Amino acid sequence: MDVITLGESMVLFKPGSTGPLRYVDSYRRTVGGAETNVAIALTRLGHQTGWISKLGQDEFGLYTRNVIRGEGVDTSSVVFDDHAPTAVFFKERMTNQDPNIYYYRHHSAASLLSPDDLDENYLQSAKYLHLTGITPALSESCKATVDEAIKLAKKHKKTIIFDPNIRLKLWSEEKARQVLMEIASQVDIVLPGIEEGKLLTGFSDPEEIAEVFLNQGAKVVVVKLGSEGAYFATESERAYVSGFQVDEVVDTAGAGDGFAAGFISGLLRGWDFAKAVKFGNRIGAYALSVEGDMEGYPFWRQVNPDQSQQIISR
Ligand code: KDG
Repeated sequence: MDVITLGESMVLFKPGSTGPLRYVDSYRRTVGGAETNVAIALTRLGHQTGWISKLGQDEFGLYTRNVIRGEGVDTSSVVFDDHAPTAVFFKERMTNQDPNIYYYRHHSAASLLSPDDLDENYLQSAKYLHLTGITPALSESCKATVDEAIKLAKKHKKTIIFDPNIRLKLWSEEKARQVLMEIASQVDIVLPGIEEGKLLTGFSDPEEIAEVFLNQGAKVVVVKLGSEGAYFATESERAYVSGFQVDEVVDTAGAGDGFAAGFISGLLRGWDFAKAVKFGNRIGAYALSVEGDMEGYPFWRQVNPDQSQQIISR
């Protein structure tokens, strides 16, 4: 296994029309979840991934598992809970702005994840552990699960990659800052978006933001700058890497997860940081062109420079 991730995925209902949801009468169903977005994108890029989670023993749980498993992610560590439901969320689309999100995830099956759900052998089987700041926001037991996963990954000398993914619908700024800074101080790679970096560190300059995380113990920090690209810093190397322009942005959801997948894919291929960050920017840009969160991620053959020539000339 290359990467194992941990967190909640939900059924996502995309509106059939724009405007307030009270006037929307049809939806298309898909699956969303930051961690499985990353796992799915990595799988399309040719890597082996696994996902640890809990789903309700219900139709939506089976649907969610089937979609994620169908994308090639290992779901053998996903547990079905007999009592708590699978979470769902809705998007509300207004013209010329990112969609509003409505979660129905309180007391969901995934919010019951606990350290007992972690299998040390399973975690040990991957090179990377990918975590996001959404999971500790779900419940105290989810936070304890993240802490335990970090402990086990460190014990087995795995690389831990952390995307703060701040969701202020789930907790307050103060609580998010306190918990996420503490997690960031224990991991190897931190991937904040620029706004998240500001909220967490109080600085607005990407270089100052990165410095805070490096001083806390991270070995690599990448501050994502949207269409401007990203800034990365290690102890010995710092650089801005340009972004990818897209003609039309349909929905930015999933772009940060695409970035994480592209960046991790680059690291797994042994590329240097600048090249891995550039690839992250590229995979993230693919997410912008679709309404769903994970449908836009490309396959390796579409983004492998050698083979894309062949596709064009066919
Ligand atoms: O990064 C995209 C995610 O936000 C989305 O897929 C749903 O995991 C999700 C969340 O908690 O918002």
